[in-house]
Amino acid sequence: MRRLLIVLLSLSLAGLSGPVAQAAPSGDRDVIVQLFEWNWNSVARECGQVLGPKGYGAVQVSPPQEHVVLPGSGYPWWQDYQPVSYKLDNTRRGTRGQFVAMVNSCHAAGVKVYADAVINHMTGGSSGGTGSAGSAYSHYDYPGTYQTQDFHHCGRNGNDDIVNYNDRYEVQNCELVDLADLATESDYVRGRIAAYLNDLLSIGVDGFRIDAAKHIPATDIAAITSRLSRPAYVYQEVIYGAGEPITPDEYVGNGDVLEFRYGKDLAKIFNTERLAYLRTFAEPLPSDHAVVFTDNHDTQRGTGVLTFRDNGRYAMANAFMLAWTYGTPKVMSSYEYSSNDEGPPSTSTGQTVDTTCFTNRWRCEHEWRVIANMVGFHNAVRGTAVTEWWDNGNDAIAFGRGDKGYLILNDESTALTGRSYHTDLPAGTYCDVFHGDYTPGHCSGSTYTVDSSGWFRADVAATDGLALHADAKVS
Ligand code: ARE
Repeated sequence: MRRLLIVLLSLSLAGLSGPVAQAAPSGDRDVIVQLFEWNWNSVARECGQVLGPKGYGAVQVSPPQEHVVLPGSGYPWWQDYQPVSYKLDNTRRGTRGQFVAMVNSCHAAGVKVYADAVINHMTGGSSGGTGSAGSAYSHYDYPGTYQTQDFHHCGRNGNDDIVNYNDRYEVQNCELVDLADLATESDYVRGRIAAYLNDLLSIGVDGFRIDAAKHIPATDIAAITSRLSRPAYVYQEVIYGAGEPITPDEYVGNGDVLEFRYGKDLAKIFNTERLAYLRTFAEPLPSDHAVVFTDNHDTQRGTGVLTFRDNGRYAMANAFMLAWTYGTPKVMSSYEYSSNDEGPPSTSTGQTVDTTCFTNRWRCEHEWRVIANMVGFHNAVRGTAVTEWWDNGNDAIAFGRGDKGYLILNDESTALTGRSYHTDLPAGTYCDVFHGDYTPGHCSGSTYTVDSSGWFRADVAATDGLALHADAKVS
């Protein structure tokens, strides 16, 4: 009993909002990378070869459950967001055995695994078919899992679809783009969803991105997560829509929330304003409940955010995100596409092929030197405040993180030359991780020496930066 009390007390001290939903990832490494559409074997390999060594804390994998298969539409990526059952047996990304092996490999590399949990709905379309693991289904019938009484039939707009996002009832009871909407107020549905999530937890999954959380009342999510078998990190997709009645802050009681305003505001500052405005950069969600990102798989297919197509500027925006104090960063990793629907590199039967970074359409932003090395910066400066801010009133900025790190970003069209910078870093010689990789005692790029009064001199090219931190000190 006493041990139980201690466990419960330490759980509540760890910031748990309910018995089992957990806000803010635990441990020293909190950066998440979204390996969008990667197959299980490739994620397993990446955890050991790159994610662990570079300091990523967790990988967000694409939905692991059985999904629709749409050869007539060219196996679009979004098949995965239409569950047919909660079997993990056979998806475009691999088998249940491969999924289990992936979780084990990632854990061995010190990387947590967060699954994209599609629990708001099942499939769209009226024809039905056979899912990736061989299960037959139609819109409101999933033998052994759900039947018509387990869905909302909202009786609006002729086809039960959501039309008016300003109507809370409609957003949470009608169908998001025709996807059969689960009645999450029902005890049976809650239990079935919890059983799926608990199956993932039994494999070792560490957390969940709750897809389309805005379309599920926050209290229903709480009722589902209260049935989890052990604590799990929960972050919810609640897109802020100006004037909409359902707001992201309604969901912070369940865990963290994806802060969609962040990527748009960051892009606006980089593209049309001044980097000097970043001095007070924050969004309305409390920092310790916000998951922040430059772009994700939906927003990169829209407008108003920075993506891999912005190259150097994209790297700089990610560097800022990883160096700044606001939110838990999530790094995006993409593949190129010629239409928004196009799936990842695949076989002719729609199985995702192994990822080969920088070839065959795989862009692997998370491996770009600046982005990957700034994960190490982020880990090194954890817990420190922003210090020694400097800007030129326009597009050149610099700041420190306590005595642990210092970043310069120059988004001007000309080089920033002849300046010395003042930092709280202890005197010594540091690797510029923007241009070099650090291994103990060695830097593959330029080094900079901070003198005993905290000064160092540096020139920074246009659209470029420089980053020094305590875990990349050469001498
Ligand atoms: C596909 C077809 C549809 C078809 C449907 C069913 O494209 O034409 O009707 O299948 O047959 C993804 C794709 C969809 C795809 C779906 C299912 O993006 O195109 O539909 O998978 O295969 C809202 C939601 C938010 C949601 C976005 C896309 O609030 O939750 O729309 N995002 C998540 C995922 C998506 C995924 C789904 C949900 C569904 O990240 O990748 O869809 O699982 C304002 C509002 C927002 C709203 C936004 C866009 O900003 O404030 O709330 O987001 O507009 O409508």
